[in-house]
Amino acid sequence: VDADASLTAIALRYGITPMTQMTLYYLPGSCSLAVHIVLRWVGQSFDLVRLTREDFKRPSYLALNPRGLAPVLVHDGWALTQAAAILQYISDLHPDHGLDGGRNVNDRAEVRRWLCFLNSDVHPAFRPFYGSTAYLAAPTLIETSKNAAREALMAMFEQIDRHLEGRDWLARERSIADPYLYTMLRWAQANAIDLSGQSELARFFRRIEADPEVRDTLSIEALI
Ligand SMILES: N[C@@H](CCC(=O)N[C@@H](CS)C(=O)NCC(=O)O)C(=O)O
Repeated sequence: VDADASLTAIALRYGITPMTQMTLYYLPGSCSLAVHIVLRWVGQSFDLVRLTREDFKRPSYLALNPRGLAPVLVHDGWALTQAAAILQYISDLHPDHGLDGGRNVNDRAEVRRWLCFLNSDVHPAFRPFYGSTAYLAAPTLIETSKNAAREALMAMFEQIDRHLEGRDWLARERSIADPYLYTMLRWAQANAIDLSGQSELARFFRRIEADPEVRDTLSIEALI
């Protein structure tokens, strides 16, 4: 799909709610990357709209997500926000893939545990790198806030690294939590968070990057 030329991208610019079957509004490399990967894993057909920061301010986009953030998934005219909810929704539409832990209650809880950890603890800890402490105004204070974020993130990644010992994925099988972890690891690399001693995370990163659907997703988002 040529995302920028798609009908839904044109609809967004003219303030029309698109009625295509399923559309993912994404910002390349952001948390929407996890959603994009899972859509490909389950073989869902979908349209893509690549967002710019200008799009976030458009009334037509704010009608889809009043927070003016990515991702949004529109399905038959219904707009769903929040990456974790979207991941769960896609998995619910494709239960045969078992990407939310399948039928076992404990397996399902494990997937939720890691998804919640990534979405509510790890993801927000990156905010200083994306401007949340700009109000401090002084560059040295902003840098201090980034260093504090680095320390907090390193501790969380160490916890995940220990958990991955003897495992291939966060939960018992591959799940919707794994591409979220992959996305957070990309952010760690981009923001000089030193994970060099964390060999389980490195192994996980290599495994997921070897996945052909992940490579396709990266190439469509122009990240490789
Ligand atoms: N809680 C929301 C957070 C969404 C969010 O923070 N989106 C970021 C990308 S990961 C965004 O759109 N940022 C706007 C920007 O970078 O300008 C979710 O999980 O979906």
